[in-house]
Amino acid sequence: MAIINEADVAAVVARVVEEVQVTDIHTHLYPPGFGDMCLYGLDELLTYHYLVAEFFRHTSMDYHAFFQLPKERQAELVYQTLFIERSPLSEAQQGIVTVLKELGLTVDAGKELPALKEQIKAIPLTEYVDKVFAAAGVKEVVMTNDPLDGTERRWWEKVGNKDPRFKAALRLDPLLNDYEMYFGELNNMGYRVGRYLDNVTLGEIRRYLKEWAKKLAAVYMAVSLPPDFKVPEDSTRAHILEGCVIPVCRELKIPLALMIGVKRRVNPHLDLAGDSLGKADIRSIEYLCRVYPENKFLVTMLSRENQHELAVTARKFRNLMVFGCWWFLNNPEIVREITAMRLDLLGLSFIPQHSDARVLEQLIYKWKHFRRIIAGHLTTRYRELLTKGWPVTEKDIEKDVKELLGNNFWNFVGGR
Ligand code: HDL
Ligand code: ZN
Repeated sequence: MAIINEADVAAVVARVVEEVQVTDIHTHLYPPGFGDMCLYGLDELLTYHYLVAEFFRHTSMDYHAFFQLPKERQAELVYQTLFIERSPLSEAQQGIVTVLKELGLTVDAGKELPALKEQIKAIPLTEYVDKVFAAAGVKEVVMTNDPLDGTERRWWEKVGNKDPRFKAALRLDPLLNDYEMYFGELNNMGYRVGRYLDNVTLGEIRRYLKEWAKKLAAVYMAVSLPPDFKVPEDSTRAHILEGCVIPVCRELKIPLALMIGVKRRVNPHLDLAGDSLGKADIRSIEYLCRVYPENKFLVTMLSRENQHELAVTARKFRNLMVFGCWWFLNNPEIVREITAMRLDLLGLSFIPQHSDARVLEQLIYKWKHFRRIIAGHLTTRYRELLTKGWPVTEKDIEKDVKELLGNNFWNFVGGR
């Protein structure tokens, strides 16, 4: 394979990054077979909680009155406010425009919403899923799956996941963060758990984790955690984490994904849009990685202020894999900053991004926007190597990009 010359490196990197089929390691998507849990279309895109939060900044409308409206009407209000009365300049607003362009939709002079919806509705769903995955350059996505959610559990029990593009992750938020509220549901599912974590209860929680991780074919377990997350700690969460989750992950040889720093419902009237963030304590990550060297931890943190120490901590522990620019960090300037820092500190040993998509078409803009940034950083670094006389071939770049956007994940979770 020929060595690239400096003049061509940008074009080669851009092509390789454009063509790589990405593994998207954290989303809230569901396969089309899961009925109305599979969200797509403009009403869902426009009522994404990121846009709802931005909508309410321009209106004194009562929160409750808005959420009582049919989704179609909510979408119209968001569209009118953020896309017609003013230009859509935020990342989430730009994302909608990217989706329209990449799907080849024509936006007439009046930017009429019904005309846009008609163009999407004309495409049959199964064809549409293929079209979106192709437009996004995504090979497969990992879902967020919660068997303690009765609606979702019924889909798993009645239908199951038949689409190999959708991998499962066993989500643990109710179990770890709201055990007192959810242990009754575990009882309903046949697990003999009580309010107090005695040995029988801990054993039954382990049985739940093992049985459902297998039922879902989960590639990892995951939990989001507040800024004040602490382990070790004399708390229900810490006892279940160390007494059940970590041993079962080790036994099943799957990682535990920790998503740390979310402050839930700081404005409870905003529903999903009401969450915020806070700086967390890296010492709990140091403790888990040090005390459980046989376990693997996928970690993302929500506060910009945690990013440097997280990357440095990954230099200390090979069982720690840093991933994504999560949620409020998934904005171009911050993604650019964090990704550059990770490349400088970790080389190619991290997973730079996930989409967190909740609505199918979000895959298109989240990955289009990220590809531009990673291509820029990689171009700079390969050009630097070339100017120092280090030979770089197209094959080298392809191998590196596949490592970042798929192979690091599959190697870390122990293969497909
Ligand atoms: O807890 C999580 O997985 C977060 O990603 C939340 O779902 C959040 O609402 C979100 O969608 N962020 O992008
Ligand atoms: Zn998420």
